Amino acid sequence: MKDHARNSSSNLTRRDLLRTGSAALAASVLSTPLAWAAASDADITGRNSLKAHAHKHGLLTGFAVNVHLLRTDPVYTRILTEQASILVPELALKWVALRPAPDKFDFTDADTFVDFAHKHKIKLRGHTLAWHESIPSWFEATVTKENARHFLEEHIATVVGRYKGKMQSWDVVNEAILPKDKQPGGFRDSPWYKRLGPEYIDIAFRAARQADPKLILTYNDYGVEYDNEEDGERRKVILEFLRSLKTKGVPLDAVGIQSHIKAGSPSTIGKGLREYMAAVREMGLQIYLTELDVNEDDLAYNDVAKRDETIAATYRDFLNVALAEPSVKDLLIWGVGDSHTWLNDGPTHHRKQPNRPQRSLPFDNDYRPKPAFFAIRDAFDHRAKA
Ligand code: 9MR
Repeated sequence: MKDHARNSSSNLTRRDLLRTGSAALAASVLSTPLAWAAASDADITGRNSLKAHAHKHGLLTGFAVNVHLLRTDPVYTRILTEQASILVPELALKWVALRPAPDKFDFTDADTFVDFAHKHKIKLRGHTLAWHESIPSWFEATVTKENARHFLEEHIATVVGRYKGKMQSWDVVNEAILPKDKQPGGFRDSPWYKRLGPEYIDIAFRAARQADPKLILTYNDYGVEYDNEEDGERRKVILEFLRSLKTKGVPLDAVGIQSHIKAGSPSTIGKGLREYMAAVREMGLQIYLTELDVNEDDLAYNDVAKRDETIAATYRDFLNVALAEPSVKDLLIWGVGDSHTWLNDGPTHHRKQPNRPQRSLPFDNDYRPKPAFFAIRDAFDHRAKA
């Protein structure tokens, strides 16, 4: 922990103070003007929360949720209730979490998530019904060309049906486009595609509409944010794909832009994203920023304060472009505190900074707000002026 992040007269962290449940104590011990890491509880909650600032500018905001933390970490859950008007589970609604066996569903984690959000009157997104990852191990040998349609329709009817009326939106299909797989139409050669061809997408959307007619049905994908050739190609292919869905009358209401962006990227974010969002709007679709975070692996310097400022500037610059688009309705950040970002999962040998955990999220390991928190909040306010 950085020394300046603690009040010199105390060993208490914001995490400790939140545990005590005393906002006044937190404010008195931690409030140090201009020291972001010592922001008091009152500085970031109530009318100063992310959700309050987002609401003033027509947006819902919140985080991807780790259900284990929801059960075990009261500070984490308190931040969710203080800051979020919408939540999405990071894992609990994926096939691997819901389907222990071909003939079984396990809703334990998903129900915990849905009940929590419901209890606190926080809106919900579902993620995700058809994806090439997080598929259970039995899938490969059990799901065939012949029975794939049945599996997909049964899954969607059961899962969407269970939470009917409780979800605001669902990511029905996730990451279906990958031009480098060299399939006609730029489709990813995914397990669903291999078995059903591109029709799996139509099947999934129609099944979701049938299971809960009021849901906002979303197509979610990454790699459309930057003004570079690769993202430009992906934008073009995804727009063609979305148009084809509309032409076929597939029930699609919104497009998710995942927004996994990078600090220190040589590419800029601007024209390409603006034009992409305008084209999506002209198709009559809403836009959700669904998985925002900042990968800081490219930053060559180790100084924490400098990295945090660059990460915050990366959030700000992206959001100033993205939130200027009026059809953007939701902003979901892909996690709460740095200690649980997916960017620190898995092997480290391929990273440029293999021994350096990423500081990608708005709160640090002890749930103190970082410059990124304030940059996101400022970006909501900037929207009004756009
Ligand atoms: O952050 C998620 C991580 O905890 C999971 O292990 C992983 C596999 O289920 O998925 C991560 O979230 C992904 C999201 O579902 C889809 N877009 C990319 C996200 C980061 O990989």
